Amino acid sequence: KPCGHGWRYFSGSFYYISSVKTSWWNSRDDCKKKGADLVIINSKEEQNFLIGFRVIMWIGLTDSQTEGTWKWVDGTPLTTRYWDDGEPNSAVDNEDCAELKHFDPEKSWNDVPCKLQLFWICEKTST
Ligand code: 2F8
Ligand code: CA
Repeated sequence: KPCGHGWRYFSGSFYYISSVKTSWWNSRDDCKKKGADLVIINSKEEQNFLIGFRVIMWIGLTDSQTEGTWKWVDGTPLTTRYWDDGEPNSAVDNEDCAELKHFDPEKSWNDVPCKLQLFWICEKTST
């Protein structure tokens, strides 16, 4: 079922990649305005699909509610995890939001400050 201009279909969901950069929270607001939310990565196949864009992007993963407890934007805990080696490390300045940073599917995510300006990707289910 089609989802309008700019959306890509993959395995039961539609995905929208931004063409501008903003903070994690603004990204999330934009997705919600589109009837979607920041992407939740549930499988290796989905991870590979996202890597294929070759874009460093916000994903729907944060520990802003409880430091050290990473949750998807729908409240579910992580099942699949593809952190880069040594991440998440909360390196500087409260790194509470996750980016897809490296295009190695297994070692890809990094935690960074939520105010960083990045591209983002929204997901909505096709049903
Ligand atoms: O070495 C990993 C480390 O690299 C940067 O900090 C120096 C990242 N920070 C930003 O991209 C803002 C850290 O998140 C990352 O852990
Ligand atoms: Ca980090």
